[in-house]
Amino acid sequence: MASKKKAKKVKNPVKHAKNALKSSKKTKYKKSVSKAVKKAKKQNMIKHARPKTAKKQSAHTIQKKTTKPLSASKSALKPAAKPAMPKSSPGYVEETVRRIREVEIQGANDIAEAGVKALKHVIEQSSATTRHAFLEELIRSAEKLKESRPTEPALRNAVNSITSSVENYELKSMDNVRKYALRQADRFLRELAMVVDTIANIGAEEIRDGDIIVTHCHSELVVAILLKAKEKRKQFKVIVTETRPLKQGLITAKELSEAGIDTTYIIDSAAATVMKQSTKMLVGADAILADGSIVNKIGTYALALLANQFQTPVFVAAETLKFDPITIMGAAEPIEQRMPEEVADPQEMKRVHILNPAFDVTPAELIDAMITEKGITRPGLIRENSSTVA
Ligand code: RUB
Repeated sequence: MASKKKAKKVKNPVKHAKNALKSSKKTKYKKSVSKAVKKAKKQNMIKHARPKTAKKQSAHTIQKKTTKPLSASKSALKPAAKPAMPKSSPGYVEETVRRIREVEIQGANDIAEAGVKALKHVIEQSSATTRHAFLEELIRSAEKLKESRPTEPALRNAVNSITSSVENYELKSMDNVRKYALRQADRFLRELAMVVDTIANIGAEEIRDGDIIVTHCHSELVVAILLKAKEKRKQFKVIVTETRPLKQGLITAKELSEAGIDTTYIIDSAAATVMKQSTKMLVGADAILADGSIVNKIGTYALALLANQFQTPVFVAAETLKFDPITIMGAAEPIEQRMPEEVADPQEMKRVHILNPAFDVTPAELIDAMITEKGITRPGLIRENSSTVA
């Protein structure tokens, strides 16, 4: 039986998911990361952290490793309360970029939200006296934010939507421009929250009594759907993969179990064993590509292949903000390559190449349905629509 407190939380699943995410990131997830970090420090891993050059991939580019290893992050070394965000706008933007880069803020939705909040801060703090200077300041900050993680079209689309709306705004008075920019940022944040809620409602309808659902990594949308299904008194179980190397599966397992959902946590390599009995696979996405394929946490592709092998339907929950327009013109989605230290100690395997791609591409053929704020769609429809646009 769920406690009264838990039952109350479930009534507002999106809020609950956000709160639970925040608290889980602050506490257990951070603690587990910091434990790993302490161990790594003991073994002298951090001291010898050393970047390697990424090899080229044919179909989808591998991004140059720009990110610091999580294990070397200062904040990960300190499980204590996060420092407050800096007041100055450059400091606020820098800190947001750091938190995104070091996966303290994770999941495409939260990353996009954090990007727009940082821009909002820039708008509020700007001392620019001309429209031109204001716009330059905004665009400079937007560019920094967009570089924080390469495989995040939602972040790019989000901050671009703010800068371009200001660019296209006719009025010249600084006061009006600033007010308009603020309204755009607030409108964006409101709409993003509504989209999560809409997807939760649409997705929850797809959950049936008796379902055994496999999920991977941590997706705010997936959690919102499952919490909504629970609220609707659906009887189902969820199997959460650990999601090496950073174990974001822990966040998902924590959020679901705290809401009273029957949750099982497995290591990634147990996936084939559990997929046999599962009735659905449900994951989020970082990018929706023009050919209907999706990009999500590394391992999603392998899980989708398994699901197809066992005829388990594959559902992807993603809002249309994640569509990457560069892919309409045939450009490949960049795949973030993170530091080897997140996987193993390079010093212990000097002649071994350690590859640590953060995401992979699941082809459209393996996806049965995409749950978006506009309803359920098939990847094939995305392909048809995007070829019309191109
Ligand atoms: C998170 C991840 C999530 C998507 C979708 O990876 O792959 O499945 O971002 O999340 P990371 P959401 O932890 O590296 O950011 O539904 O919250 O947008």
